[in-house]
Amino acid sequence: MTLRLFLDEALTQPVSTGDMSNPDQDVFNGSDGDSKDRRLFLANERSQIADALGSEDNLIHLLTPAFEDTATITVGAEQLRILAGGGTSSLNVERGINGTTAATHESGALVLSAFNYRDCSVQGIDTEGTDEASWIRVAATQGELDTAQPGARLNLGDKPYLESLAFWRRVTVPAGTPVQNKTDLKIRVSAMESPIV
Ligand SMILES: [Ca+2]
Repeated sequence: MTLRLFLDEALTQPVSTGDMSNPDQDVFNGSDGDSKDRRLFLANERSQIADALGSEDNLIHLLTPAFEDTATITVGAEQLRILAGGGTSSLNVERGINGTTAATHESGALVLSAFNYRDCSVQGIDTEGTDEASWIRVAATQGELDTAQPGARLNLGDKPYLESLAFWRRVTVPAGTPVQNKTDLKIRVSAMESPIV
């Protein structure tokens, strides 16, 4: 899965997926009970090319680290396979795969994971201890958070690779919640992945 959640509509701040390096986080008043809303964005994992790329270059420098080894990525109309360097800013790649043509690309060109997604959905989950997934509601609009079922899954539909989807999440802390640093509440993203053609 190379879908990511982002904190911003410009899709520059990916939410980390387990290492807490850039979590979707908030501070709550646990004594009185508190809730916080945030709009989140779902999009293909992405970066930009840091240096102009010739059609025969097999080393790509990215502005920000992204992607995993063996992943298929796309720059413009070209598709490339990552051979090594996944998770870093320097990727060894196979050029022009899946019937596409190796081309030159300008510095700053957008790099995306090369997949379309069907039946995207998001759901709050709890990965540890007492199940507090009901603290999380998700909805298409902020207004609909009021009537969203706690812990329920939200269907977002299909997402072509160039597009993004947005939704809202509300985390509600019950009154009387002790001081703690909770890291067990997460948003799970599900979708059917298919290569772009
Ligand atoms: Ca828990």
